[in-house]
Amino acid sequence: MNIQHRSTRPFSDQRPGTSGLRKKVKVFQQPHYLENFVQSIFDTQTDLRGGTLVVGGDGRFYNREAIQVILRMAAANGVAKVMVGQGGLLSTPATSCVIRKYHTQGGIILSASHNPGGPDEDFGIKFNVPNGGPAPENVTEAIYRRTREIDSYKTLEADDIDLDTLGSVALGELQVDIIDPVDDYASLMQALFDFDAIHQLFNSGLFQMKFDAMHAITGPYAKRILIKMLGAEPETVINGTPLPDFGGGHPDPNLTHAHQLVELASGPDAVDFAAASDGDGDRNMILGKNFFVTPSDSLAVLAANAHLVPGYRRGLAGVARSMPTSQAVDRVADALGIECYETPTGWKFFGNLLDAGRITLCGEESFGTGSNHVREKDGLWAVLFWLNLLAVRHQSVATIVREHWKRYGRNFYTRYDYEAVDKDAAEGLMDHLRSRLGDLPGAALGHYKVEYADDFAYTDPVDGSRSERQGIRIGFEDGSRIVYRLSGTGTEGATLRVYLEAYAPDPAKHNLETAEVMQPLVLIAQELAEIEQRTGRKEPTVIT
Ligand code: VG1
Ligand code: CO
Repeated sequence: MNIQHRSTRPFSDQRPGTSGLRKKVKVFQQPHYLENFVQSIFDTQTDLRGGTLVVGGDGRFYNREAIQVILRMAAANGVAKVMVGQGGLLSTPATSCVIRKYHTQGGIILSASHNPGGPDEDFGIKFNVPNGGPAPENVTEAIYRRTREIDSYKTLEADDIDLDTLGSVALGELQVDIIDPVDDYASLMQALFDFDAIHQLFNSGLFQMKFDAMHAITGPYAKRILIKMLGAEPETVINGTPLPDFGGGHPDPNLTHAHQLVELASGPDAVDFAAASDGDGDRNMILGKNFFVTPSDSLAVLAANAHLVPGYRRGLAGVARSMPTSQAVDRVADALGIECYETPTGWKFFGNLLDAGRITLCGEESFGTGSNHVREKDGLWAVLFWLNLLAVRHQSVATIVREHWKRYGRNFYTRYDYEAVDKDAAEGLMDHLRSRLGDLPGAALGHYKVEYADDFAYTDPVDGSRSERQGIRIGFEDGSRIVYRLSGTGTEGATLRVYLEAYAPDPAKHNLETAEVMQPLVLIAQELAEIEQRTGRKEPTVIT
């Protein structure tokens, strides 16, 4: 088998976003496009030569083809061993788990997460570093710089290998291990949670659950862990077979896209507990009987109850949330006397804090929750955490959350997304907001008085690295906030995200409808940013 040096030319659009490089499949299918990015990883991550790499994806269209390309290039670039999930499948958190467990030199994850899949939809690629987490900005920048100057890549002339049979095969000098994608992850979960208590809960006959895998990666994980190991009924897992186009849907676990699950958790016959995960298995949505838990509240509840779970019995070192995530967890940290860090959006910003032992739990408003057990957010982990709490507290999801609000106050929360808006219009809107930051403090907007207004910047407390322009924050005197950001994961135009939070300490207000409570803030947010004038959008595309 022969190593080939193929000449190529740089593409100008390979700067990774919030979570790797995401583009339409058609973009990835251009000659040399994937190869250029992969070679840029090998050129900059020199420990991979002679080292071990983990490779897997969420099973979406082009997953298998991309893996074959990566394997041939790994062989030509002197990687000693690649561990691939059987069928090319590995969830994002499971990839992180495998990288850490086997002390590999990193991993490549093929996914566009919650974005739809199929020949006309999205694909993505992301490099994770040896701690198991998404590459920090200095690494993604180095890879990006390399993509701008690349003139050749190395590959092996070889046939495709069989990705479906467990075991070890050789590809030139490279050893390819096809591993079970679920085993290592399932053992880790067993080490963290009280599986006996959860098993009893399922066995009690008094508890009904549905898990929606949305035809994405978590199907095999949920079937193994919930049904086989924990004894849940086989019907518990719905949409449990990964499909290349996710059955035509958005594998995005929110009230809009997981409507089938929402129906199962609504009405008089609702199940007690329902949950969903996204394309690559790192997100989660938690529902009780006729009850939606906002991701920000979920993080706060997990933090407040962590001592009830075996893996966190010794308490939390600290917690962190992304800037737009509600401040609910801040109040828990205060009560526990631990630090709460506010980081820019994207899981890569939690990595240093986790590695340094400064935090144990962290989360994002975008349906992401996780801990120091891996270096990615972890959908099924959050579901098992909730199951463990339900099993030991013997209370419903709604009761647990309501009791939480009673103690800490309620942070009403909503996010408005304006998808695929004109890029220049979106950037103009952000610039306009930036230009107004100086006049806002002290101003009255409706009933709200502005306490501070800034463009969020973050200095990593561990390595001192600085990240600027991470979103406009407007904080009001009563603790409410409006946040504006442009998405870094979209593949079409720009997506404007508007995050709104209203704090209600008074229990008399806890039963109000979110939409009603948020309405005044929505109007202020729309007006302040001139959303309709600048984008032509009266209404958002998605409200979560
Ligand atoms: C979105 C979310 C962010 C999350 C990121 C990756 O990014 O807002 O919180 O970390 O997706 O999640 P953006 O830049 O579009 O707002 V995943 O499940 O796609 O890895
Ligand atoms: Co995801």
